[in-house]
Amino acid sequence: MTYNNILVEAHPPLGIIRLNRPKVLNALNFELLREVVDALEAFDNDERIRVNILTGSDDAFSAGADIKELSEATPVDLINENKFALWDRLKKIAKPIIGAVSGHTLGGGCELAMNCDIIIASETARFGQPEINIGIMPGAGGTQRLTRTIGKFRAMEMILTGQPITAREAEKHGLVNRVVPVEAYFEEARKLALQIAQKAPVAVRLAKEAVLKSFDTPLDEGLQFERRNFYLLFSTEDMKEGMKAFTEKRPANFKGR
Ligand code: CO8
Repeated sequence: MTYNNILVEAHPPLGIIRLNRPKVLNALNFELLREVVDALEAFDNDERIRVNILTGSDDAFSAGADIKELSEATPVDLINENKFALWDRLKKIAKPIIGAVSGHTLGGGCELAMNCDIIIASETARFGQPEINIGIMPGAGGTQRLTRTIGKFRAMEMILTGQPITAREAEKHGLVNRVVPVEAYFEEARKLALQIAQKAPVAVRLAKEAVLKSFDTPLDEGLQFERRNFYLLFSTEDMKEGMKAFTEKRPANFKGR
């Protein structure tokens, strides 16, 4: 596959996707977003890849939707072309996505970061939902995911004022896993991704699915879902290998079966 707006590298067991529109601070046009989703889906189908890293540049993970493109959109275009369905496909990616985030992480860029499963931020990262400044509001999950992550009052302030927060504030409010110097954020994300890549892939996949389920379900239903995934793992070779390796005091050799 060829991509115009992103750089994609398979470094098994890692799949690395870098947003690459430096002149516009990685503004998200629909083609870029489609490429990100296509690349993640391709990695989902590639047995060599176990964990994805999604990153941008030191200056910008992404400054949000491409305002030039978005300004020409009509509601009828958005409905007929169903362009936001890309976000539904993104939500269904099965393998973990580690966000390695630096610089401007705004609007759709912040929403894209919140679609990652773990976020490592550089000290220079700034998170914000500035849509209100251009007469719109978040439209790709910002009002829901930000609110569930940092709470109603903080989310309300960010969304109604458009004022971004620093990486340290984001860390304090639980929007990122950790903050490291700008020279180190990608490497930190890579180390974490490699750590996860060593685990049993089917267990990783079902665990991710169960954690995400908690956003959509009442507790009882979520617990049932978790239990079914847990039971399912007892049918995997990796479960037998993991437990055998533990008793034999050796590292497990997981095969994803
Ligand atoms: N869209 C298009 N171009 C952009 C964007 C953007 N979001 N952000 C920056 N650029 C361009 C600038 O126009 C400029 O281009 P040029 O050199 O040709 O003038 C270049 O990038 C560099 O930007 P600045 O000169 O403005 O750089 P500064 O360092 O002065 O400022 C800021 C950086 C603060 C990030 C500033 O560029 C800014 O405010 N950008 C807009 C941020 C914003 O409002 N984002 C939200 C957009 S709306 C949204 O995300 C809705 C999401 C809906 C779902 C997404 C579907 C795909």
